[in-house]
Amino acid sequence: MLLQTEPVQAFVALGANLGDAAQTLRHTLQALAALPGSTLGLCSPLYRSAPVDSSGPDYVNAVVELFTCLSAPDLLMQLQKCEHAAGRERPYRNAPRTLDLDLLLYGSGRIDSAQLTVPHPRMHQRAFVLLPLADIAPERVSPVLLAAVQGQCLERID
Ligand code: A4P
Ligand code: MG
Repeated sequence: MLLQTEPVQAFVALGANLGDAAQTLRHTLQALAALPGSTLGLCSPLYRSAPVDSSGPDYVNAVVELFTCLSAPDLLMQLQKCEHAAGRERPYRNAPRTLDLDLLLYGSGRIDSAQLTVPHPRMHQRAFVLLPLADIAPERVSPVLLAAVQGQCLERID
């Protein structure tokens, strides 16, 4: 792992709908703050919503800002380690999960590799991503995008 000299502003989406999801997300904030070469910035409130294209209990979601000297692939690897530590299993696509960490934005960069697409390809369709992102980085979410997801039900829980 090679750390870059200048930190990049990244945004990470957190989601969970198995186990004590809210507690897992709070615990994950500490894990993200402890990533190599990284500092936690702003954290959105937690939100609860019904599964979208998924199943099981309601999800708890949040978005955080991370200033990181990790490259995007190294950051993805660290996020996957956190998912694994939280007991994430992948029995099938969009299965309920103990923890999902998606890299939404990495600076102003666009990435399109086999392992990583940034901006995250489905973030603009989802209120559970856009609303918490707008809470902490309103300049990164256009009013048009917010209007497009306003019909999706989302409850703030803290
Ligand atoms: N990958 C590519 N780009 C990225 C990126 N920007 N961030 C690859 C993270 N991973 C990225 O992900 C599969 C592969 O995507 C990874 O190996 C990585 O190389 P995964 O987490 O194993 O699988 P997944 O969960 O099925 O995919 P993903 O993309 O996380 O699913 P979605 O589309 O985000 O949907 N409803 C509510 N209410 N709240 C939710 O949080 N989440 C989902 C997951 C569905 N419905 C939901 C919620
Ligand atoms: Mg994921």
